[in-house]
Amino acid sequence: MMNGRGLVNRLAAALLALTLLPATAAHAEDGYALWLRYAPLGGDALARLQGFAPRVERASGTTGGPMLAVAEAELARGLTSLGAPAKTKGSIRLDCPRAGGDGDGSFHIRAVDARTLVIAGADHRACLYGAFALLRELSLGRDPRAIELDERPAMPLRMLDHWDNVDGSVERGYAGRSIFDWWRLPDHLDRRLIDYARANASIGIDAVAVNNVNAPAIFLEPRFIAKLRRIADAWRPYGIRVFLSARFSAPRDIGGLATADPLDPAVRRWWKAKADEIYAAIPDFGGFLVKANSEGQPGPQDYGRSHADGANMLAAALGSRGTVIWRAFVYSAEDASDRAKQAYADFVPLDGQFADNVIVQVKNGPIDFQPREPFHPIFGAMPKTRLMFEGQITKEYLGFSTHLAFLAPLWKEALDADTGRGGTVAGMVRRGGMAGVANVGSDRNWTGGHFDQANWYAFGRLAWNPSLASEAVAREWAAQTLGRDAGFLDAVTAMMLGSRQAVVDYMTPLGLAHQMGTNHHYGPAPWVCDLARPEWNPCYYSRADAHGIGFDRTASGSDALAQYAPSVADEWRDPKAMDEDYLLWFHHLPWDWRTRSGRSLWAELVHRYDRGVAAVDAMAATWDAQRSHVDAERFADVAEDLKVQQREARWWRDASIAWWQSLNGLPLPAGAAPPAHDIDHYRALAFPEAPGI
Ligand code: BDP
Repeated sequence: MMNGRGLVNRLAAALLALTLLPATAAHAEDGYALWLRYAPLGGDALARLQGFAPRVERASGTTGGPMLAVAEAELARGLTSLGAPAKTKGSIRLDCPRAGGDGDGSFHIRAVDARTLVIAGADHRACLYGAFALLRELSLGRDPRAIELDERPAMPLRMLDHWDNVDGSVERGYAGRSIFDWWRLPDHLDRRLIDYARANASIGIDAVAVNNVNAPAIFLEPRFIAKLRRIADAWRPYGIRVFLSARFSAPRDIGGLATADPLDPAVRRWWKAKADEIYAAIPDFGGFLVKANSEGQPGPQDYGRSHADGANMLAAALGSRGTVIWRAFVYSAEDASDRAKQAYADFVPLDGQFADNVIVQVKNGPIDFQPREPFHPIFGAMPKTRLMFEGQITKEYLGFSTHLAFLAPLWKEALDADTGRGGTVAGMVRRGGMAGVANVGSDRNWTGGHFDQANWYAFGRLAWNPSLASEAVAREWAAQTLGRDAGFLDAVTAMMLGSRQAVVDYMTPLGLAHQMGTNHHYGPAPWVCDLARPEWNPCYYSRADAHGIGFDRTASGSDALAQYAPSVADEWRDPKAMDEDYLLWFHHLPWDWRTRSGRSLWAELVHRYDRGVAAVDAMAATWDAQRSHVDAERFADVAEDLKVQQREARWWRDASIAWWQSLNGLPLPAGAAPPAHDIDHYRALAFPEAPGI
């Protein structure tokens, strides 16, 4: 017997299926559906789902609400799409008594009898996350009645930071224009923003900063608060709180004050009134994200105050209602010391001074989202401060959205690192969170490249549970997004797992960093050495000359090594014994220095460039063999991108080798192909249309 609610569920599912049909037909497989395709199951998995044949019901004591409705609609949509029959036998029971989503979203899923699977947790957020988790398991072909999950998020804030501008451009965005149409808001809310929230909820993202950290104060104007309110209202049922990047000088820029000094009473009053105004419109506003005294942005140091003075002033304005996320990405024009040391030097002395509702957001490495960096030494060094890990999902430094590079291994390298100060990096952010610079735009497939979706997905999954293995994340993404064939998944997962190392090898092997073109950051430019600030130049990082290459960060050089715990510094102190992936990050060595392979440093460098190029060729061949497993549209898109990547990997390799050779005058190691062009050719290339600036 079907109760009234069961009938409603089935009708809703049928309606949903109908409304989805035309869209599905028109946009066969263009990537818009992301990992939420719920492609029909087949074989045993389908038989098991049909045998279970669940309807969705509420436990007594669980009442409805907007967030629960999202969970219910998702289950209806997913089950239907996966192939669950209309005539139901079993049930999925939602047992989440408290309405709203104030809890942390912990949930468990288990069978209570042969016909009933329960998703349970404290409040509606638990059922929201539980619903998506259950559908993921089903999509992966698991036996519904054997599913048992007990999950809690590893950290409170799992956040995406948009570097989106008022005019619709996106700083370092490679997936088209911004998804936020500020001009038409608040009257018109693009449907896409709902789909965006849904995708984020499916991986546990619970916060989004909507605007660029290089923020104009305009976002704090009343008319923008009204726009933000429309977004916040739309995202609330998906468990997402909005944050705003706030310009520190706003009291001067738009407040009519003569100063933005954080200790000035009028400034403090201005921010408090601004916060009150925002909370009146958006009662669950997340708070402010602030880039201060960094790359020309205003900040408390303009008034002789510290980062803590600035952050705490904003924290007082928000009070218990919200959080200030204060970025530690700082380096100063006046500071002649190693750029890699500056954030630590500025922030570590402030440990213990930040208010409870301040989180300091630290990039994964000490310079700037490079293909490989050691973990940031601030992790572990500020035990009294809530810290957040900032990763870059958009691939500013890893080939934009064209190169295939799966970033879970990059983030895991930092998250899993033992700080030597009582835990891993992941452990150090458990009271804060993880923020990823979003790679989402208005491209039909959201992220520019289809495989870039995997980085968005992986970031969310790792923020929920940083101990997940990269391989597991790659595989579950590919199975949901592309296809379930086991051989296909083996091949694609292996390709994804090796892809980031390939980029490291053809761009910046052996611990090199920051060798990209000026401003646009597209392609190689190791020769650049004439920019106004020393640390903007690639030559500052390579320190290459006729005799050797690499940045000495040991005691004989900048001694950045001393910022790490002794046990960690010991790992990297001896170039003979260390992991050579970080070799030239920490050491300046002569070209004829012997690496562990027995090759000279020069020969090893060339070997690694070649290894990177070969890895991309292998990726292209792997993909080419998958034609029968992927729809024609996405297959062709990826194949085209891989061709570009093959060409650009060679470009990186050739231009870099040509440049180093012009310095060291050494012949190429035996068997290595000469660069396709001479160095002047590479130096003359210009890219005025490169996106993302
Ligand atoms: C750099 C980007 C720049 C950002 C900056 C930041 O090139 O566009 O504004 O990071 O994180 O890597 O603030």
